[in-house]
Amino acid sequence: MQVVSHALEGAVLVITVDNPPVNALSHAVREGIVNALSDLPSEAEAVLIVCAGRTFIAGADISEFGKPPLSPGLADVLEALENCPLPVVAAIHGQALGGGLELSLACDYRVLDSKARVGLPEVNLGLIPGAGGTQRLQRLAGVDTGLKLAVSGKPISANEALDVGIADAVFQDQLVTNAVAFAAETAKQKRCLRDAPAPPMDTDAFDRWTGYAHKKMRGQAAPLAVIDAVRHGLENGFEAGLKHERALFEDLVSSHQSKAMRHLFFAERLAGKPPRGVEGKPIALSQAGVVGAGTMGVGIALSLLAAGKDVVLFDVKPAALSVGYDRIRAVIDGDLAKGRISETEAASRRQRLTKAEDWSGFDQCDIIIEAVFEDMEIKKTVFAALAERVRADAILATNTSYLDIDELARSVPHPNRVLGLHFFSPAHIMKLLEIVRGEATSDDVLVTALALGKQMGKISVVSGVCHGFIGNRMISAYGREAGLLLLEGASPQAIDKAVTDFGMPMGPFTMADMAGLDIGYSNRKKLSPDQYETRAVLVHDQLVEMGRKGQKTGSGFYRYEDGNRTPLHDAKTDEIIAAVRTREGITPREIDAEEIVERCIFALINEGAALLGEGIAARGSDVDVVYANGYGFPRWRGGPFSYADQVGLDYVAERIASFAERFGTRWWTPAPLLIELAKSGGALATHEN
Ligand code: 3H9
Repeated sequence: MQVVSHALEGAVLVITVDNPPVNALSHAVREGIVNALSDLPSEAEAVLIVCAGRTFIAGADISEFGKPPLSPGLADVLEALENCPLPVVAAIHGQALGGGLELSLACDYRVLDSKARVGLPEVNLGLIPGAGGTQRLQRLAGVDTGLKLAVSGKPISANEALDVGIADAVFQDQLVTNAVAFAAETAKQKRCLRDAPAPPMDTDAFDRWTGYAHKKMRGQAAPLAVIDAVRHGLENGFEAGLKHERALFEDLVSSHQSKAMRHLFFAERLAGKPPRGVEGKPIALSQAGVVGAGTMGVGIALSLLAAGKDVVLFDVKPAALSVGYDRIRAVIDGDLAKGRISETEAASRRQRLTKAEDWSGFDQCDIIIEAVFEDMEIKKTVFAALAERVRADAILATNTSYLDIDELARSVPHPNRVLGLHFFSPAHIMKLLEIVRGEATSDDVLVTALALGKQMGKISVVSGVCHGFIGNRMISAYGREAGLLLLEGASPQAIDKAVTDFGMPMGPFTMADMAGLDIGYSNRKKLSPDQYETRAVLVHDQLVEMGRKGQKTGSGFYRYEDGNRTPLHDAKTDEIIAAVRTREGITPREIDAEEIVERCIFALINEGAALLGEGIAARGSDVDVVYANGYGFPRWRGGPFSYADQVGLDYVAERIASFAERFGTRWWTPAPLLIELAKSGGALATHEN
């Protein structure tokens, strides 16, 4: 297939890039554009670059990074565009991202479809724009816009692009026809940004975006490198800026951070594909039922509405139903007010939502998701009520964080239509969805859930059945070590600081206070003591029994003043911890940050390796996706497995073995898969069952 073609339309040479799915700038595309520009027909007076398919160029081909470079490079393409004797126009629809926007900046004009977006998202891959984006954009749109796009990585709309001068025109429709006319009539001269004067220095913008990088992108090298590149160009001129940008880009491409973030980029897309051996056909879903109108039910209903489904909402308690229904409508109104959805879309969502005072409407549902209280008996009652009323082929999904899907499935006829959908709260905001595949779940039902996840805009990961599935099973190992470290001598502050310095957004004790210590307390009451490490929660239990349930009661591990959420050191907690240690006969010892991080994070990794070995996760990369999207694991570390691979599996295995010697093998038996991969030189993040 020819990825670049060209044809004359009047006096305009139209170069079309057609490299599905996103017109990435692969070698063939780069070569095609350079060739087309090297042989201009004599009749041509202007050149137009357009793209076929759903989008303009979405950037460099990420899969080519780290491989030997093939000539022509992107810089050669941009040089050919700038050196082209004819004015060049880029016609942008869909998205012009990264190298795609950079290519358009080497053109003389840019015209946009009104729904198009442009951006420099390289920071999301641990990179900076490497083809002049930090130099040309500031000359076109000023320092603030140059920094905003490349530091935040967030794209802007066509109208914003017009406002800041990136776009020369925005068309409501008929982009190519309008762009050809624009090229013929308006694009009369070359306007190379390379030759444009440098914009004035903007100290405020530098301060603001440096603050943003430190606060919102803590630990990441790329945003600071963007700032460095923009400043260098401003102070030393275009050519020096370009050279500096390139050097920074080269360093970052081979950095751990960028490799980790690129791993996540592909891992997130892979996670949504059926695991090996699954060959189902998706079932069309148009009508969905949601049982339970609490926080989770509301978020799930909103997600289904956003996916275009008709939703019938039911709750046994009429008052709860009303509150939930009103809450859904309020969120829709809020989304409209904030410009997130159009008036038409808001009206459609309101119209597609029905409040069911009884089970009416459920007989029409293609899928029902129950989001009632996390209790097996209650869920079985709901499933029994559903089984009597819904179609025998309707999919029955349970929103649960821990419960045994197989036991629930066995309680209804046709267990092959049952699966778990573990949404994270708030369900309409959080991206992660664990799709829990029971032993009887059919392939058709599984691929239908994956398709639904995509329609809802979620990042879906398939998990097998076990207590806590992928995410919560692993987090309990992390929490256990944090609790044991506390008992052995580390303070909550020291533990929280060590893991936040590592890159976690919040420490385990701040987190526990926020979630409410009583939640874990009552969950533990349902477990037998041999299912968890009782010593790790002695202080937690003590606090709850004293009424210190966390933020909501003004104290837990920390104290909170006047409803403020800032955790403050509490001498009373120190006393409580000291008393528990004395009672247990423990002499506290000094514990450094390295031990804290290794015990918490390696426990997470070991539990992850165990469940991957058991086949609970289909791929190692799925585990990283769960942690980066549901638990705040720093994206620039790529997830726990990517991190483990980076520090070395033999090192991780060796540390786990030494913890086993010191603390016993009950929790520190190295996972067989970890040992196997450490020996064979394999990797957890790329392991596939
Ligand atoms: C860059 O440009 C560096 C330069 O500054 C300097 C260079 C010297 N490359 O996301 P989707 C694949 S860095 C290769 O599901 P959507 C993707 O893996 C780049 N492949 O679609 C998937 O494959 P599969 C800066 C890519 O509609 C398929 O396309 N640009 C690339 O939900 C569909 O993707 C970016 O960071 C790529 N650049 O979203 C933009 N992009 O079907 C990255 C996508 O096998 N891309 N694929 O799973 C995106 O943000 C989204 O893909 C986009 C479409 C918004 C475009």
